[in-house]
Amino acid sequence: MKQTLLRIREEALRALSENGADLEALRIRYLGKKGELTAVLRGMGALSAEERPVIGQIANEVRAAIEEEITRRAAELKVAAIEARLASEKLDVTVPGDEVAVGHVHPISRIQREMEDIFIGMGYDIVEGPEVEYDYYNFQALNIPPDHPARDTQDTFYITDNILLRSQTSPVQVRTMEKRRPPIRIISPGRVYRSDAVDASHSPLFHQMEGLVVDRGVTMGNLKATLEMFARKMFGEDTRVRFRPHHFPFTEPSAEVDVSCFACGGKGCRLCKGEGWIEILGAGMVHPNVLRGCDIDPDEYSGFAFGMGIERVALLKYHIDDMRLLYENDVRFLAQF
Ligand code: 2U9
Repeated sequence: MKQTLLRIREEALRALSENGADLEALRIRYLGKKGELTAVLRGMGALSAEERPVIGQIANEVRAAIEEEITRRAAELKVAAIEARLASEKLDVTVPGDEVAVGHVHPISRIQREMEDIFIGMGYDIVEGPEVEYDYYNFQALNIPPDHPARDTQDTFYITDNILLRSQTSPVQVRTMEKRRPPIRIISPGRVYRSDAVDASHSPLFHQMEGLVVDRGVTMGNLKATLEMFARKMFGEDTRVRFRPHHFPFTEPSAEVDVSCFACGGKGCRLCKGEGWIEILGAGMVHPNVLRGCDIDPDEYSGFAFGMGIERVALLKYHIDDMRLLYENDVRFLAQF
């Protein structure tokens, strides 16, 4: 029996050191309930009282030796597995990376966001609306009579007799006045369409930002202060604003608004064509007919409105002399902004 135990020890230790990858299988084979060592121990009942403790001790020593070897081997395999993983997952952090081409915001969108941020800072909401509109919202509700030149099919893209591509974002303001009650303080940026031939300063699709404020006691003074604040934030703190009388059907009184040239400070240069001033906006007090059409009583409420072309501001700020460059999507051009 002693010989059998020593043989089991020898065999188990050899198996563990030679091919001991599946340690659990080996443990079951030698030490498990149906294992070889257990089988020997079961036969101990047949031993004499003197032999039993001697063999018992040897059996315990053999079990301890095999268990110790299994533990040692397990630790060894664990280290080997970690080393193998480290070797296979080795990264060379000095290898140059692949260059990822990252796009960036289009200059028109950048200017639009800059404008939006300024008005958001003054408490305005941004409102958007449909680009395909009813004649009513684009013209009639804005006090533009049926025979007005702006309605000419040469200027406006008509889809049917009373459906068109909006030629300004004003319909958004009309829709807002129908839905909300004053105080209203909104800007409406977006695409507008006019049947213009393409040249350096015209495009059949361009972007506008219009603004509308309606409340009790809104004055032309509020309009001036608002546009002065906007101009200073958009074109620089030294910028001055000038109102020239004008006519729009939807505002009364109306004005065209110039800012002092931000390139020369007003002395006259190429950008302002020697004028010292640059026209940027149209504006005025909302016509009483327009308020009335939206069920807002002009005796109780007044409002101001303004509108500007986003491309025009982008061209001026970035010193671009041809609007077509903004639409050609040549990344060599666009990447400069
Ligand atoms: C409502 C009432 C009035 C919006 C206004 C202008 C003046 C204006 C032009 C600037 C350059 C259009 O892009 S452009 O060609 N816009 O001059 N727009 S007042 O007036 C409104 C709008 C909505 C209900």
